[in-house]
Amino acid sequence: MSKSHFGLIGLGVMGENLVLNAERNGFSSVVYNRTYSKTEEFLNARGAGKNIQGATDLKDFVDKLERPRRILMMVKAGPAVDAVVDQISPYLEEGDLLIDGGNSDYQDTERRVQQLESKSFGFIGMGVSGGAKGALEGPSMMPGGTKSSYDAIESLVSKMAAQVEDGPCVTYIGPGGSGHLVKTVHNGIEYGIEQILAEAYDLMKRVKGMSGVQMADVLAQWNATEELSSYLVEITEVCLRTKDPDDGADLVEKIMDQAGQKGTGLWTVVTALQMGAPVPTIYASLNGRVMSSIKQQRVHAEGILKGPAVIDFDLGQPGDAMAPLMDAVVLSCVASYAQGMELLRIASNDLDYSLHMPSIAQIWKGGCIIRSRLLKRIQDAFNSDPQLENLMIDPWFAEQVNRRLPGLAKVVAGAAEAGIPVPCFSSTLDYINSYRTGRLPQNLVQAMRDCFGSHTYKRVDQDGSFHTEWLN
Ligand code: NBP
Repeated sequence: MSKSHFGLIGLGVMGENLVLNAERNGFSSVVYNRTYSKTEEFLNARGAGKNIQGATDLKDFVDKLERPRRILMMVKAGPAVDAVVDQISPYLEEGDLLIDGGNSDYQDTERRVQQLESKSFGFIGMGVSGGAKGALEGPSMMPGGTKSSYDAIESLVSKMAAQVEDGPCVTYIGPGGSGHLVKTVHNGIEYGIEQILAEAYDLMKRVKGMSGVQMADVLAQWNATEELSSYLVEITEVCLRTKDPDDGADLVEKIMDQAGQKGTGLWTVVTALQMGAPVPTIYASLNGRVMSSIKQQRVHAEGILKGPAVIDFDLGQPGDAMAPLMDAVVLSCVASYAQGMELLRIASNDLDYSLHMPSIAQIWKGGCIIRSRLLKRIQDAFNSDPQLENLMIDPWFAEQVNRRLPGLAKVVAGAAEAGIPVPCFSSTLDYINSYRTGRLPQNLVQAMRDCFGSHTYKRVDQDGSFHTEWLN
């Protein structure tokens, strides 16, 4: 058999679909999996009749690839990536290229790029978004590393990626771990939007007593708007409409209220805190998952801590897309994107990544989980001002904020009185109110810090650092 164009390591959900995608696009492939029986199963089922061959071990795998080799690893982030790199390195030759397509920590990728390039191999850290379906039909891909390494895979990834009106949903992101950083922040934004939609669902259900189908009808209206048309709104509508085949009840009501996480949301928040980028909506969504995980404690506390009874308040009319609730959802989604983009801008400066913000918005327009019509507006905003400090001050987004802020405030106030937690909505309201306040009360914080710890303070009316003997 002739040598293959492309190699894939790790036949999990993503790996299987990505190799079928590559093969469909004309790249003959070879696959390797730690447990060989999975390789056999794949070749006998979905891989049957395709230009895909299997390898029993890594030497066999490397031998079956044309040079320079292009190898995509789809294994769990962390030690599994290092294990595969260590196992395959003895068989690689100068110019061969490894791509880590998992959700790796960008700092690990920085280290691996240096480690592999010191041995004259190439290494690309590439975020891949789109789930199983996206991987098969065309994901959004965020590759980072040395530019010459990217050039060697450009023809492959631009064919595999989702295509939108202005090109494939893949571009060279930047050096080192930049591709994985962008994917991490993508996931942070995704956490935000998922929690926002869950909060909207909770209010419609508990305050208005709406059924799954009634809520799905509202989501369908939202999905028809420029502001909310998106993959996540679309699938939320599907989830709300789906019935349990056993008894015809809404299936979501049978699902345990504990959300899992694999690390990217946490890394987004930790990176943001380290770099001084405010991401309160994204943080609230992460914390929402953490709170959800302490189920036993919540159930115990439910009988002890008495909040107000759930009262009815104005969330709008179902026939009118629940207008104030839609305001809350739109602004919280805008805040998630704004916070993610601001984090990327700050990280780009700190890490010297030279991220091109319009291109990042462009490659998120198709294939990925946070794809939405709003991304076209985000792309336009950064095209007109590549140094835009915050999306919310772009004229189109500023108009949205100014028009929808009263609706968001009404929803947060109503939820507070009804005792229903809305962490993303309320964090967004505080975020916007803080961002549009020229003078915050941190002057008093500075006074306290100087009072107890002589930390000094700056004055608004004089230059220099000042200290006062407050307790004399
Ligand atoms: P899974 O975790 O389902 O599977 C990983 C595969 O890697 C398994 O088939 C496993 O083999 C293989 N593997 C090899 Br080869 N060497 C391994 C080692 N040393 N340790 C552990 N496993 C090894 O993968 P997945 O869900 O396709 O995800 C792969 C990566 O893509 C992850 O980083 C994930 O976060 C990321 N990602 C996933 C999605 C998604 O929707 N699932 C989306 C975007 C990104 P085995 O058969 O012997 O266990």
